Amino acid sequence: MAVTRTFSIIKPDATRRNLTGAVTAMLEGAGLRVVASKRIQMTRAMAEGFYAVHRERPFFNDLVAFMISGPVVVQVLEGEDAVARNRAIMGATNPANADEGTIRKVHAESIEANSVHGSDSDENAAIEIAYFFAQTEITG
Ligand code: RTP
Ligand code: MG
Repeated sequence: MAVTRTFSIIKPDATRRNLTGAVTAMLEGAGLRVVASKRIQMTRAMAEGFYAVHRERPFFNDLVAFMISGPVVVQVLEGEDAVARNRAIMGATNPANADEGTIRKVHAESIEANSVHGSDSDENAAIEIAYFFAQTEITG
């Protein structure tokens, strides 16, 4: 397996509960390295652009409102097969369906306030990383 990168967001439900470190420790424990990280308050335009693929979904407006309800921590994660490795430690979208020991099983509040985002493909990882980070902000 090649060393690749993925994009992660620690969502407002997790930052609000002071879980940035706890979530990051779970990512690191799963073999992922944080090669870029910043805490930001997303604007509505940023969140709508990021989730544009979900624009027609019934949960879109609620999701955008949630994602701007507090600060998030955006991160670039590096590791072997990073996209799949990250999604495995994240767990299922709905915490009720997430495996034991996953971030969402341990920490998520609901299907919406589910603590983390992770890219779903290498292609989307590259797009999402470029959406939030300049190349100069990412180190090895
Ligand atoms: P993500 O993109 O955040 O990593 O999560 P995912 O692939 O597991 O879920 P996705 O289907 O891409 O949905 C994106 C985010 O929208 C919220 N959501 N709410 N109310 C609902 O039924 C519902 N479904 C999804 C979640 O915050 C989800 O992570
Ligand atoms: Mg998704």
